[in-house]
Amino acid sequence: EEEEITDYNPKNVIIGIEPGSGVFHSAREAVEAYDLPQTLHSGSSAVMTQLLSDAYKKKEPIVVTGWAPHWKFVNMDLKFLDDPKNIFGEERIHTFSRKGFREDDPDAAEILDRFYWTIDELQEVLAEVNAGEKDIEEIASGWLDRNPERLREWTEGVPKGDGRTVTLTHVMWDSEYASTYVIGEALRRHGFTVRMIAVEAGPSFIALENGDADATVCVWLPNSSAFYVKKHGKNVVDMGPNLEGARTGLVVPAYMDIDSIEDLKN
Ligand code: PBE
Repeated sequence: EEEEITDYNPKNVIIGIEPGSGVFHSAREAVEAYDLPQTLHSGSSAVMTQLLSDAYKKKEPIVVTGWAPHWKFVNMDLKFLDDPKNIFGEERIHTFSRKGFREDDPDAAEILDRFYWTIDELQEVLAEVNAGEKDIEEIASGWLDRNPERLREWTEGVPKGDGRTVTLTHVMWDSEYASTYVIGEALRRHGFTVRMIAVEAGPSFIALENGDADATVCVWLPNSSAFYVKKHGKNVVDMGPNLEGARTGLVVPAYMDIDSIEDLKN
C-alpha cells in the first residue's frame, strides 16, 4: 500500500520505493546496520522520483533509495552516499531464459546470450525516454540505427528468425524498459516476432519457470534480484550479464553537504 508522504526531511525519513524491490530490502538492512534514526518509507518508484524532483527544484535536502542507470542521473546532479559497510554496492544486470529455450530456438537464444551494452549506451536511451517526445519503440529503433556495430555484434552470423515468436518479460523499471525494447527491436530486425510482457520481478521468474516466457534481460545480481534467483534459480537459465557497473544505494542531491550514510546519523 502507498501512504501519502508529505515530509521528506532527511533528518526524519528516507524515501523508499516498492517494498518488494531489492534496493528497499537493502535500505532496511542499512537502517539497522548503521543504526539510523530515520524512518524508511515504502512507496513506489514514481512517488520517489516525484518527491526527489520536487525537492531538487527547491534545493531542499532529501534522501532516497536510488539506483543507476536511471534517468534521475541524467537530468539531476545527484550522488550516492558512501556505504562503508557495503550493504548496497555494484551490480550486473543479467539475462535469464527458461530451461530448454536454447534447444527450442538456438538462434534467438544466441542473440539474447550475446546481448551486452554499457551504462552510457543505456543512458542515451533513458535520456530520450525522459525527453518525452518519442515512444520507446521509436527510440529503440533510432538507437539501433545509430549503433549498427552493436546490432551486428549481437546478430552477425545467426540464422534469421523467419517470424518465430520470442516472448520477453520485463519489469517496469525504466532501465529495463530501455534494454528490453532495444534487444526486442534487434530480434525483430533479425526476423523474429517479439512479444513483451510487463510484470513484477516475481511473476517474471514464474513465467520463465512455467515456460510462458522465453527470456528476460532484467535480473540484477548479486543483490537486488537475489531473492528471486534463490527461489527460482534452479528452474531457469542464467545467460550472464548484459550490463555491468549498475548500482544501488542511498542517493542525495549533490548540493547536500553529506557524503556517507554515516552522516545521516547527525
Ligand atoms: N531497482 C531497479 C530494482 C532492480 C533494478 C533497483 C529498483 C530493485 O531494487 O529490485
